[in-house]
Amino acid sequence: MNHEYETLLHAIEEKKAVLGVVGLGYVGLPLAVEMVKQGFTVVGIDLDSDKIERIYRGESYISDISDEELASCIATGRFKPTTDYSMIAVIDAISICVPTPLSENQDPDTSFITMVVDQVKRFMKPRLLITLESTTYPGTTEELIQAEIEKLGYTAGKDFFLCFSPERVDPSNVRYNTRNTPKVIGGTTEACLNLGEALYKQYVDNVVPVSSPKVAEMSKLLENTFRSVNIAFVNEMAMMCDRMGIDVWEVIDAAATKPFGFMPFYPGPGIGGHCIPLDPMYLSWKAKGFRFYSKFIELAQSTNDNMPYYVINKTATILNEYAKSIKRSNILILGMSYKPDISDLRESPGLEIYDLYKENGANISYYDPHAHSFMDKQGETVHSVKYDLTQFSQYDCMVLVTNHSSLDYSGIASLGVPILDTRNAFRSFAEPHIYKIGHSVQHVKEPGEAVLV
Ligand code: SAJ
Repeated sequence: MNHEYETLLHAIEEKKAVLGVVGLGYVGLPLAVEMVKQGFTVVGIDLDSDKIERIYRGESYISDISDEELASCIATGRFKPTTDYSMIAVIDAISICVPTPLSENQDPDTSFITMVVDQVKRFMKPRLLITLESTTYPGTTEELIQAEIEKLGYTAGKDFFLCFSPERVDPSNVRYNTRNTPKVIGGTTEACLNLGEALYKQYVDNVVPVSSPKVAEMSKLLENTFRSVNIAFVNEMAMMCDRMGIDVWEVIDAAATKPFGFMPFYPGPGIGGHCIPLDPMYLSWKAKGFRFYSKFIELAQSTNDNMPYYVINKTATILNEYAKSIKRSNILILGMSYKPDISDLRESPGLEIYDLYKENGANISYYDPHAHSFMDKQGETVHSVKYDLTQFSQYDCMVLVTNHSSLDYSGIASLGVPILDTRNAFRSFAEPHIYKIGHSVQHVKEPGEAVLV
């Protein structure tokens, strides 16, 4: 290995290397904090000056990082949050943790990565180690970073170094964090991989080297596409069981007793979050460039995207039991965030369900103890109603979309208001007014009602 390699390796091992993190969100801020904790000087770069000011004030905006943790990082004098990209000039190794959303027509939007690379090029210097962490399609690291930096006359593995290491942050996960979650990493060359491994081993317990950035990029997409496909399959099972009059939740619990060869997933009102709805689309988009059309990914996407419509149709079936229709009914959605006990509304199926009820003429409201407001499709701000069981008893129907642990399930069940439970959260209540997806609505014949023969 050459002088650049040896110098950087030594600086990393001696913790003299100045580290950089671009993007101080739910991935980048915990990463920067872990780096500071391990004794490194860390420059955190983010375009949002409000984030930078809050960090200096020790006000964390990431649930996994406490104010105290942030303040102690600042107190070391080794954490330097800034909006100034020129600080790249003093950085030896930089991790890029910026969003990779979908565009309007569901194609990958890598503009955030490209914008960072343009800034890196402005302040590029020999020996810089660049690691991309943002979830993206196989080939991104080579096409959007290596090719661009090499246009400046640099050679990967010789006078700069390049890796891909997918983020595996699971916000609000109390068991797994940046340090104890195994981290996959692939380098453009052997020297790149060695340096990337040496760096990440400083603050991650288990670093998993693979043979290339593409393998690392693809492994992340497999992880999350695996979830999307399995969630879609169990959603299809739910609709099948509904039609067949079988309780899918009981079926899953029974299957889950198998100690090998089975992994339970659970039906829901659709899928939300910043990963599962998006990551598979990055993979299917790239595969199409190779004339490979992933039927699993497209089918999973359409099955999961169909669930809000299934919820609306089931609501109509339930209201029909009370000689009511969705139109003009007062309906309350319980829980709006995309998964329990967080406020994150990104891609939440509850938002789609809210709009569908509104389009079908319902007087729709929602209650969520964490997600206090959102912007609906018409651009209006919608606020959560206050928690008030007396008020809740006035609704024609309630729909549980997100099973926050703080909800008073017993109090809500005791109101006698018909409930459509999309998470089996009311599993311990057998009252006839509690219905759930994945099980049929037991039609109660009324006196004199026509009997189908
Ligand atoms: N969902 C179901 N049924 C299931 C599991 C999830 O309907 O059986 C729904 C959830 O309600 C949610 C969506 O799917 O709306 C996504 O849920 P998720 O549990 O996958 O949570 P995420 O989106 O926070 O995914 C993250 C991912 N982490 C990273 O990408 C680093 C994912 O890889 C993790 O497996 C997941 O957290 C986790 O296990 O918590």
